[in-house]
Amino acid sequence: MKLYTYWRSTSSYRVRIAFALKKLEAEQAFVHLVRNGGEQNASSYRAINPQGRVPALELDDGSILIQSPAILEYLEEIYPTPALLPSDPLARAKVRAVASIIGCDVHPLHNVGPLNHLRKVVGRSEPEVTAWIAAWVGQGLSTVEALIGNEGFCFGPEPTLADVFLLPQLYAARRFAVPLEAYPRILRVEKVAGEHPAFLSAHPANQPDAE
Ligand SMILES: N[C@@H](CCC(=O)N[C@@H](CS)C(=O)NCC(=O)O)C(=O)O
Repeated sequence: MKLYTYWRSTSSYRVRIAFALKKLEAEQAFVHLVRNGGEQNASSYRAINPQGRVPALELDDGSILIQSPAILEYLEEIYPTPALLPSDPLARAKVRAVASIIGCDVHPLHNVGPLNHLRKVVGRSEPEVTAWIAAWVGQGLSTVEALIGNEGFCFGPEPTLADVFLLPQLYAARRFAVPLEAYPRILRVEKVAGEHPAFLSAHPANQPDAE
């Protein structure tokens, strides 16, 4: 498999965590989202992902998967051990709810495109953009804080897709200096994951293309 990735991309980071947890190997192809106007916009990359975003996963038969939730669900189905979704449907829905808050409701609001639109088209200043990020990330994290458990990872001793989405979101929150002290459960999960080899190896700072 070949993973098209960028070190600081939180969506790529999700997929890297799942690869590490499931002990899967992938060749990495680095797509620099800033250099040269963004390598994701090159026609050669658009041929791989017409949306011009990372991650994309090329399978050994040449098929291309895009969108981290779809890639993660695919990995879960094809490589079910260790499971990142609980077997109980109710517990599974709770894990997916946390993942969806981050993937659907928070991350799209501080993604590169919308932020540049706020700056360049709507004409908002950098402090206004920063306040926008803090508002939406804070709202999402306070909901996650109310939903997760009191011990270990989000939902107990083993990591699930909730953690796979949460840790990259926390990385982004810290990058944008969003205050986190109001979220003790989330900070506990961050600490637990910070000691787990799979989460460490997937961290942006530990990628070959990190700057
Ligand atoms: N929902 C998508 C989001 C993918 C996405 O937006 N990736 C960002 C990096 S985290 C990207 O490639 N942005 C480039 C751009 O917007 O030009 C997923 O989860 O895969």
